[in-house]
Amino acid sequence: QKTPVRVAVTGAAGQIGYSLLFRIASGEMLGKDQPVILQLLELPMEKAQAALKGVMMELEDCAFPLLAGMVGTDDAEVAFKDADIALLVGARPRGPGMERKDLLLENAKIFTAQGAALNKVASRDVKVLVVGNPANTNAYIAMKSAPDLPAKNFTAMLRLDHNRALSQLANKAGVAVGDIEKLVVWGNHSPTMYPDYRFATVNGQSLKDKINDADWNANEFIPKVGKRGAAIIEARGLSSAASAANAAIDHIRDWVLGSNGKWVTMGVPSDGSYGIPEGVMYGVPVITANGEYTRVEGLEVDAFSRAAMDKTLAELEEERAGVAHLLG
Ligand code: NAX
Repeated sequence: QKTPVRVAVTGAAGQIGYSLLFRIASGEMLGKDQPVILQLLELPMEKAQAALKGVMMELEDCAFPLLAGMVGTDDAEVAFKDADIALLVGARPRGPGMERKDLLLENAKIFTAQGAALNKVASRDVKVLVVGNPANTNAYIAMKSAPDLPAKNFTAMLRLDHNRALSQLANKAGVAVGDIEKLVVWGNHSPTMYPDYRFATVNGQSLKDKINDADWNANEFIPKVGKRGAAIIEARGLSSAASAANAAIDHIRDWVLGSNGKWVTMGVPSDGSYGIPEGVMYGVPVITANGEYTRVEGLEVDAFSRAAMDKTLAELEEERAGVAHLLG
């Protein structure tokens, strides 16, 4: 049997955690032959710890053959000890009357501490995915707080946006979602993101040939993908959870096991390409193989795309400026 992989998950007793942990333990993320050890972090409050205990009891009751061990804790250094993968899901939600800026700062505290804990105790190859919002900036903060770990190991989740866009395109074009390739979602995980299907193909043919509708693109498709999270809250009374967990599984599975030449979207620290300043945690198209991602380079940026990419960049730069004083 393979050596177990240590998977740390924060916010493990939350909504997304409840959809995520069982799929990780059943082998859907790392493969049906890969044992895992779950290292679960929750807030120290009694209620959170009790809820975590309940989730762990249910995990036990599934008798997953691949679940080789489990730890529940309120200490980040215990949760991240030797972690090979860290899914940072837990974050401070926006409370009533809380300003965006306060939310940013509250989360900055969490991700500074968690970045430092990863820096201290995680595997030197740890792959980090930040799901907790504001995901890109939280990932940036964790990366900056972990100077001994490679910056490329820190990523933010844009995959839910990517998957949402895929389904909208498949519906519009009347094609199978699995046949669409080469979609990109640029920028921040926020309504400013830019889903871009200029390069997309369906069974090798340009998708633009099937959907040649600039008005639909600008006034329906882009806003619909951007506001999908709000639409889910409106319909369900709760934010996206199962689809977010599914996207986290897709992100890590492709990063670890490879995307087989397909483009996927990951929020990664910019290398300066596409006019995005170095270090900004920005959604870009990547291909993954052998546990590494490689940016898709050299795509043309037309005027419409430049404006959309700069708009989401401006928001990220503003968020970054808002936490700069905390990062030294
Ligand atoms: P929940 O509020 O259901 O669960 C969050 C859990 O995290 C709670 O159990 C809480 O006790 C715990 N927690 C909070 N701070 C913590 C800390 N410092 N250390 C450890 N645990 C902590 O939220 P849920 O619906 O699970 O969403 C989690 C996060 O994902 C939110 O920030 C949410 O905004 C974000 N999302 C991100 C998405 C993305 O695509 N990047 C999409 C889905 C989701 O909205």
